[in-house]
Amino acid sequence: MNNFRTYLLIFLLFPLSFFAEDGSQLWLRFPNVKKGISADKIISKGKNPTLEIAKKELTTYWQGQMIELRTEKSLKHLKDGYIIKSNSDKIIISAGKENGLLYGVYHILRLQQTKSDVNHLNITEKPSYDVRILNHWDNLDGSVERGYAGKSLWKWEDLPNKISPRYEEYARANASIGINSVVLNNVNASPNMLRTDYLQKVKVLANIFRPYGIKVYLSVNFSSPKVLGRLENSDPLNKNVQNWWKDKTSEIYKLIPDFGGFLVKANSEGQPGPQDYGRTHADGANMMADVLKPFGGIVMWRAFVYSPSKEDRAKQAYLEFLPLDGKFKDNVIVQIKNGPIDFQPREPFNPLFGALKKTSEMAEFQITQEYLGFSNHLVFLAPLFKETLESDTYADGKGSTVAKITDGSLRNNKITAIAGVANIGEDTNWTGNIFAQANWYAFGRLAWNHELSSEQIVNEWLKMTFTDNQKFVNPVKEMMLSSRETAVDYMMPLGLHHIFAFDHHYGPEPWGNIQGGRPDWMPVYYHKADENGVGFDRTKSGSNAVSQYFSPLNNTFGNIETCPENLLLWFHHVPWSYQMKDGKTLWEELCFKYDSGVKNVREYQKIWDKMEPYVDAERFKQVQSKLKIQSKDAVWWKDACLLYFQTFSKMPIPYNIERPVHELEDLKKIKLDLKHHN
Ligand code: BDP
Repeated sequence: MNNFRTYLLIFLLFPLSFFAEDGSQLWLRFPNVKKGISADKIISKGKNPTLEIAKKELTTYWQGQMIELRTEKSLKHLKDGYIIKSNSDKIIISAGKENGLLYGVYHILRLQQTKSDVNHLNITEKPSYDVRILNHWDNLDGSVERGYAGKSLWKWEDLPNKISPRYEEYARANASIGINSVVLNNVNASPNMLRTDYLQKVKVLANIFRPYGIKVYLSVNFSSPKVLGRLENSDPLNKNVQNWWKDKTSEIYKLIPDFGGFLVKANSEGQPGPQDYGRTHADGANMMADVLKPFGGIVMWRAFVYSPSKEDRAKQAYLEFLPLDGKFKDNVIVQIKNGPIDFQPREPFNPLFGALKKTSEMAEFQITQEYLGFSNHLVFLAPLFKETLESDTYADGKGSTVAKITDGSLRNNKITAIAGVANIGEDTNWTGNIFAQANWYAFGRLAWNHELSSEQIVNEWLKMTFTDNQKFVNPVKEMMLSSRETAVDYMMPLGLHHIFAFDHHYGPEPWGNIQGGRPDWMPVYYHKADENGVGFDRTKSGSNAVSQYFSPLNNTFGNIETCPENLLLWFHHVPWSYQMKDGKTLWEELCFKYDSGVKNVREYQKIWDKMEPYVDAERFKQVQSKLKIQSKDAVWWKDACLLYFQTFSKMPIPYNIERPVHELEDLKKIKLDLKHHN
């Protein structure tokens, strides 16, 4: 009895510590809601699993007026969109189909949760992209390539019989931000993914996701006919191969009638592809497009191709795909990474955007932080995503932003889509770092509406995930909004890129140059530091990658005077004593950038520590300790890069910035034992 009293007392005094906050609820937290409206306050017709979910969300969480949910044929043009209108006694959500109603319900719940006005609503929403898709790089053995949140969410061994409750929670989280498609497996795909027993498992997931408006897609290995079907080869022009794909596709659609289609990484980083048989990417993509067509499926064919050659890696995808423009079937969409190299902290936009005039193009972003400190660093990615989407390609004249090229507003694209490489794993908090949840959220919100500002997204996410207290929201918002630039500063400022440690990509290794290794995987290939200066000359006198951009960008980037300074070393080899716009030399500027990156992270630690009163103890501590790692890493980056580059510049580190605390030789010895699965 005594014990019981003590527990009761502790419980009353410290309620927070009893309701431990482990981050598992993501942004879907409705802390003050005891119960939603009663079922008789929801007017709707018909029965449909999606509608049932929408109603359940309302009866559990919605505390406002009576609601009517209506599907109307005349709203089909809104696609997954919806209209929300208030009148005196109720709110009417109408949409062309049930998915739209569910999205509308999440919209009003978000308004309630962020304490926005829910009284005079008159909202019309139509998504920017038809296919808003997460790419999971999950392997069948449960590992996740470039995953930093534990093992895969998909328990292939348990499926199809044992079903984790997280499958549905995952679907719900996606639906709440408008994500409507997922690729379940790694682009470095195992042929086994298409085995009948695995397809049975995929079917179970597809059935769970369907009511949440989510379609399943699969990455496929181009050699599947040979490896799995034991055919003589996988040549796309071989009739047997074509028939194999035809049969496989019919098998899939029998199990999953709304299957989305295939994602293909071919002839890239050792993956098989049509070129193994002297065929082109178009031959390969079209073969698959033909078999998917009768079922309404699509092929997302990746443009991430490069091979060790004399040609600048940044130019290769463009060189390979441009001659194929116009040759792809209309249910093929070319999936292009945001930049021409590989998800670096900052890259110029990929010059393929806009260049393929007769082909549907989609952008691929990386939500998982392969090149941004894994799940240890707080880096909010909406500003990065938006930087690419808002870049003007000038392809169809001024205003041809990547967003407009890909969303169908400039061109009559047959398919519009946007992909994000997921950062989700089996960790309780889904993403390894509470703040990395914001990147999943931001990707979904921008895929729905790429015109949302980073600030709007942060506001929503913070209020939903933590609290709407302005004393919390304002400082943390500033921290998040500046965090991407901060990471660029302490890792790779001024257009530096790919100077990461080999293979796992965590931490700096600007000296990296393994004898006999692939040169295009070595940092020295990318920064080209020498006594004269640093940076990759991609102007006419160098690799001439600038020529792949439309006018006037080819000149803007190509001229050292007009090239934006944040991309200077991407396009130019710049003398150490070159004078920057603020009067500093390049060397000094580099030093100041690294230093300011470090200082900002220190500032974030202070900001966060002050937030203790507004956050539950568990999440507070988690974030606090992640920031400690980030802070140490930032110093490590700064010291490694400055001490190494100093061996070329031979100039002193300006005396008013923090002195290095490491020896270069010690830093060179660091070899982290981080596994990279592929
Ligand atoms: C790189 C990753 C590698 C992926 C590859 C890809 O290092 O693990 O397989 O991209 O996108 O960023 O195919």
